[in-house]
Order: sequence, then C-alpha cells, then structure tokens
Amino acid sequence: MLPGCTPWPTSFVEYYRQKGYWKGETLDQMLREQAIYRHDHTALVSKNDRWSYHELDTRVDQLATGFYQLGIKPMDRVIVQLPNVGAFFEVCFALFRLGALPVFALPSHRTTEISYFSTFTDAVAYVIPDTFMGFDYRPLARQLHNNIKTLKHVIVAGDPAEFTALDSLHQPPIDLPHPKAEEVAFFQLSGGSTGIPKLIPRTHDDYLYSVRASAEICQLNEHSVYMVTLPVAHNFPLSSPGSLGTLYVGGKVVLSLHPSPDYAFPLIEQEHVTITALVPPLVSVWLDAAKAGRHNLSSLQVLQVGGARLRSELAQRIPSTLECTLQQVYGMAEGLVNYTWLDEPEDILIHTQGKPISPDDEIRVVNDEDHVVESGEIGHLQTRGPYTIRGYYKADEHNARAFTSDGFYRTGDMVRIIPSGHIVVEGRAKDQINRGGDKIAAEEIEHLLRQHTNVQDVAVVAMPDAFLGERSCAFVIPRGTPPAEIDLTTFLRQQGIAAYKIPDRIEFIDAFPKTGVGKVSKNVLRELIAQKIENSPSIES
Ligand code: AMP
Ligand code: DBH
Repeated sequence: MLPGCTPWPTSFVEYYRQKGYWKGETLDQMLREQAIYRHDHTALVSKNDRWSYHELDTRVDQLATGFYQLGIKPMDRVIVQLPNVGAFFEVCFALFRLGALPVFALPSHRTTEISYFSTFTDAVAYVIPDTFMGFDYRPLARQLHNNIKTLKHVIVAGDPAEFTALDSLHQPPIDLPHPKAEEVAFFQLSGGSTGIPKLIPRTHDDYLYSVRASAEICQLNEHSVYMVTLPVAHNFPLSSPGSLGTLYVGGKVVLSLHPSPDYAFPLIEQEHVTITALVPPLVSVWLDAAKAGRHNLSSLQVLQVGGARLRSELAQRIPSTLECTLQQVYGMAEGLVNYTWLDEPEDILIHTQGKPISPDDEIRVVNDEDHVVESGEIGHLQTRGPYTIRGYYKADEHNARAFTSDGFYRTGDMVRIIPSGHIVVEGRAKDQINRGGDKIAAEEIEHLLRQHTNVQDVAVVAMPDAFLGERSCAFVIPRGTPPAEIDLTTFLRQQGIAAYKIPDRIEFIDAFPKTGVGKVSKNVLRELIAQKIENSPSIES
C-alpha cells in the first residue's frame, strides 16, 4: 500500500476477500464494464453535457492518455476541486484508469485548505473550474502554482488563462499501466476535529464494496435516476449509493449545479429523477418549495437525508409532502455507513439513523474508559469493517488516538442502539461543529484566530440553530484593545478559508471556564451561548 497509509491486517484482507466483499475490481473497470454492456444508455446529464456510457468511457480513455502524456504518473496525487459538472467524472475516472489519485476538495475550499492539501500530499496537479458561483479559481491556482514546487500543472475546465485547458487533454488513447484494486484509489477529506485537516485513503476494493452494497440496499437498477444535489465529491452523494452506485448498476446520473429548488426541481421534472440525497437544512427549504407545487416531482421515490441529525418533526413531513420514502443515512468518509431500509416501519424511518451496510461492520458502544456499555445505553461509537479505514494518511500520532489498538475507528459520535439493531445518534464527543452537514474542526479555526494580534486565546463551540441545527460561536479573550467582530472575520477571510468555517458569532470573554483538571470547559461555553440565545432569540433570527 502507498506509504503513509495503514493496511488492514492480512487475516482481515483474506476474510474480506473470501466473503466476496473485495472483488479485485477497480473503479475504472466498473465504468468500462457498464460501457460495454450499456453503450448508448445515458450515464450523465449536466448543464452542458449529456453523455452515454460509451461516450463517457471514451472521454475517460482519451483524458487518461492526456494526463499521462502531460507527466501525471500512477500514484501521483491530483487535487480535484470541481463543482457538479460532467468534467468531475471524466477527470476522476481518467485518474482512476491511470492509477493516479484524486484528492477531493470541495468548491468552497480556499487558499488555506488547498495549499495544505497540495503540500501535504505532494500533489503534482490541481484541477479547477474557471469560475463557479462568482468565484474565479485561477488567481487561487496562480498563487499555489507559484508557491508550491511539486504542483506542476493547473488544469482548467473552461477558460484556462495561462494554464492547461482540460479540453486540450483528450488524446488518442494509448496503453496505460493498470491500477491495483487493493491500492489506494483516492483521498476523501475528514470533517476533522484537529488543527490540521485529515486525509482519508480509500482503496478500490473497499470503496466499491460500499458502493455496490449501498446500491443494493437502496434498490437501484438501470432505470434509477440519481440526482447529485450536494457537492459531487462529498462521500455521501459519491458513494451512498450516490453517483458511483448509480453508474455501477447502469442508471442515469443527473448533476444539479446548486442544491436550491430553483435548480433542482426543474431537473427532477425533466429527467424524472427517482432518488437524491440532502442534508437536513435543505429538507426544510425543499418542503416549503414543494408545497408551492410549481414542478411535478412525482418521479421522486426516495429522499435520502444525512450528514447531520434530522429532527423527527421535519422527517415526518417528508413522506406526505413529497410523496416519497424517507431514507436516513448516517455515514462518514472514514467508512461506516448506516441506512434505514426502504420498507422499514415509519417509526424506524423517522426516529433512527439506520443499520450498518455490512454483516461484517463491527460496531461497539463504549464509555469514556472504552468499556462496552449496557445494551441500549448511550456511549461512544467505535467501528471497524470491510470499508472502514485503519488510519488517516501520514498521521501516526493522531491515528494512535483516533483508532483503538485493535483497529476500531473512534467515530466521535455518541449513539445508542435500540433492540432492533438500529442506531440513534444522540450527540458528539469530538471537538467539531456540524453546521447543517458542513463539519468544522474547532481547533482549525482556533489556530487561525490565535494568529490575530488582538487575540490572546479563543475557543470555538457549537450553538443551537433552528435552521442549521448548529452554528459556530468563537469565544475570544482579547489581547489589549478588543478587536471588532468584523476585524476577526475579515482576518479569517483574508487567510482564505471556506466560508462555512467563519464563526457565525463572536463573544468576548475575560477568562475561560475550566474543568476540574484545568482544561477549557467547552460544555460550559456551549451552555452559556445557548442560554444567551434562548434569552434573546430575536437576535438570532
Ligand atoms: P465526516 O467524518 O466528515 O465524513 O462526517 C461524518 C460525521 O457526520 C459523522 O461522524 C456524524 O458526526 C455526522 N453525521 C453523518 N450523518 C449523520 C446523521 N444521519 N445523523 C447525525 N449525524 C450524522
Ligand atoms: O456526513 C457524512 O460524511 C456522510 C453522511 C451520509 C457520509 O460520508 C455518507 C453518508 O457516506
């Protein structure tokens, strides 16, 4: 396995193969197989493109050759930061075919995140759109290209300026080296709970198992039409069962550039979308828009919701308003994914976050001392299994804390398991804010804010929010003259970070409350801000 990655122990590798979970198939082979079988069947529909399986596969062959001739070699890392456009798929499958490794960035990432991913992975190339949602990615690429020695190529989907146009890389196919299924196929990003974002190496074998099994659980087939509504590179719309699950069974993938009903509803109507995935805040927006009844949404059979806790009152409104089945999905880019099955009783669909994909997903619920709790009690969820990583990329020190000595991943989630085996997510122990599905590692923002001259110390915590579930609040101990709130948020923006990570609120405080052992008590801070909001709700609305 690629240096810096943690392999599964040999006995587990043998077991997962013997059980048929790991089939030795690569992601690009899956596309090739469908291309032979489905040929003219539509694979992808986006704003500008409509590609059959054969067309997509041919473009991938050409692009893999173009990448290779440019100098991108097997196992090279390539930062892919593309929105929901067809180019995302031809780029990723071309890299898979070549055995080069996409690092999946989100369109909202900016200089701080992208330079970190590039440096940390020694990326050789960076793939961007020219502009998206009013942001020009080329100046960002220019800055990185000038400063990061390994980053040799910037490839642009659209107007390339001085860089390489993606369209210029479709070359007559040549024979290329083939990747191995047991090798790393790409890197996903972790929502994180530490100062530095973590990268998740996923292999062809393990990822394809989760994709295949997810497609089966969600009853996808060649007639399925999956709409990518969330950012395409996110683990949920990519693999649960997402676009890859749909391509695996020969269905049609429809890309919505934006998740708002203005973009998504016309596509549902025109393309007869049967299934899509949302985070909870989008559900309320969609339900309100659906009531207006301007679009025919009757093709929609399944609405998947995950990424953050779905309130049961909101869950209850889904089946009646959209006349479709609600499926709760509780997953993580590190691996484990849980689903409610489509035919389960309403009570389960509304009130639980589902059951694991695999009979060999091992899950245990433990107390603070790592002892298994009584069944039904709330505790920390730990898991290992055929598609859950054994370690983050190049992160030995962190891995020693994030994984147990017997290889279980500490999810950081507090859950309980009801007698039927379904998981209910009750809370979180990790130092993270879940802002409507967007995860923010508190430490990452604290670290950045501490670099401001007028900040002595800072603690970032979650505060309750009716729409997003949580928003972020930074408690700041000022140094000298307290800075204005706007100074701090501008400071963060200038450093170039994803907008969702900018604290929604800043509170100045003289000293932090401490726990018995002298650590900052984030619990007390969370209560403090929650109380404050409750006492003056109008400020927040
Ligand atoms: P990440 O590690 O960034 O992929 O984020 C995964 C995390 O999102 C999980 O560990 C949970 O904290 C949270 N999450 C995902 N799905 C759900 C859900 N359906 N309900 C509650 N929390 C969720
Ligand atoms: O939040 C997530 O990361 C997530 C949610 C649902 C996920 O990775 C998934 C399904 O696969």
